Amino acid sequence: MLGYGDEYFEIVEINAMEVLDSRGNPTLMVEVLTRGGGLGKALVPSGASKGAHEALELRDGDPARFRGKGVLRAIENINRKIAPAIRGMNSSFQRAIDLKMIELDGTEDKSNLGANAILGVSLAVAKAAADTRGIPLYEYLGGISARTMPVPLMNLINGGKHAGNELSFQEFMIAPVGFGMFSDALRAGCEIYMALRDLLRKKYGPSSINVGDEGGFAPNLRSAREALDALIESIEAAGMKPGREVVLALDAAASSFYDRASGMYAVDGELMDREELISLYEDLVREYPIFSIEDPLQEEDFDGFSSLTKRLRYVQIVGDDLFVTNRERLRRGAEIGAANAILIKANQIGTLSETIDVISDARAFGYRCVISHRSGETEDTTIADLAVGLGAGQIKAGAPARGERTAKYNRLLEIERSLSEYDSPQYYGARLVPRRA
Ligand code: 2PG
Ligand code: MG
Repeated sequence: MLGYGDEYFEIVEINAMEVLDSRGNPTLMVEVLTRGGGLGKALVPSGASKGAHEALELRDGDPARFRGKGVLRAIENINRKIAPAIRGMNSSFQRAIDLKMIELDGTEDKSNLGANAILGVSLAVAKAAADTRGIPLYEYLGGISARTMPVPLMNLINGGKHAGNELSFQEFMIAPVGFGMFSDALRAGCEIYMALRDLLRKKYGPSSINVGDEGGFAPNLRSAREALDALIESIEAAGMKPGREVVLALDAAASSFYDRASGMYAVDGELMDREELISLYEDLVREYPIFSIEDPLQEEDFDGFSSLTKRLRYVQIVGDDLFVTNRERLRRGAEIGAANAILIKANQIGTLSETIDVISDARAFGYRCVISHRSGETEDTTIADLAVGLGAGQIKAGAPARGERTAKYNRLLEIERSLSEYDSPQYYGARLVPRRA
């Protein structure tokens, strides 16, 4: 771009419009332009199995448009309130801009302006500053030491709220850890995905290869074990070793099958209390090479998370709905050893600065970080740059299918290639190889 003088970074224009996400719901696209000609564009994702404590996604509620899901009010908030306040600011002062929006909003959960409005601007500002400087976003965020490529947690079988089948657990994932490079790991994941398609079609018929919200298959299986068996078989069919080269991960999203009134979990047609559910996880971890379980219990059960984390000592326990990318909730969990990893979704909290803060807190607490997409996604690839730029080590971006999922993987391939021009990038896989008692 033009140079490094402050004036080049000045925000001169902010545009927002309503576009579509991968489920056909409206969402925001925000563009930020700097005086130096830098352009930042961000599209905001949206969840289906949302945590109760997430920042608020502002929807119009007008049934005449998109069944009430329009985002015109959020756009209005950008045009009328946010844009006048941050126009003229230096786009590289990310923290000052994010703070200004937090102040303007004035609520805990960003319900005044909408976390979707705020996040769209926050991300577009960072991208505009990076573009003004003429460097990619991952380098803008992480400097030249951002060289570690994340392990993709690829969601090959969809259940729960992401699929029209009976599986209670939401995500059955593979993590290709035993590879030297991200691109090889990704290729392995694709080959397993293809082997799984063959296997499902043969065993359960053609309708079993229909896909769910995140591009994984949504077969009508009856139990978690059936899904895990299918993953193991397809890893082997693809010529790889389960437990060595490729390990498994679950996102139970347990709040979605928990009944508050009775305190019971309905898992694959069986009612279980917390103890029984924890024992089920212990059994599954013994039977299968599962290295990570996300949201194994419902989102309010910090104590349950703490005892489960102790009992499943060698397993990565990830808090998603539990922590909702929120520093306070993470601190509360860390104090009692609830989980040992956190899922990072910028739209759960609403600004890039707060996302970075929660990641640095997590590091200080010895928690691992997994950068994540949402089930409602777009072609925006910011999370790929976040994963590399912030050195997260793991990324959850769905199956290697459907454009909004492959966009993230393709961006990571592009980043790995750019990094390789100087020196070989690191692949985080070796750091995740499971430790066993
Ligand atoms: C999750 C996410 C993404 P959603 O639970 O981890 O996979 O789903 O975006 O629907 O909350
Ligand atoms: Mg989750």
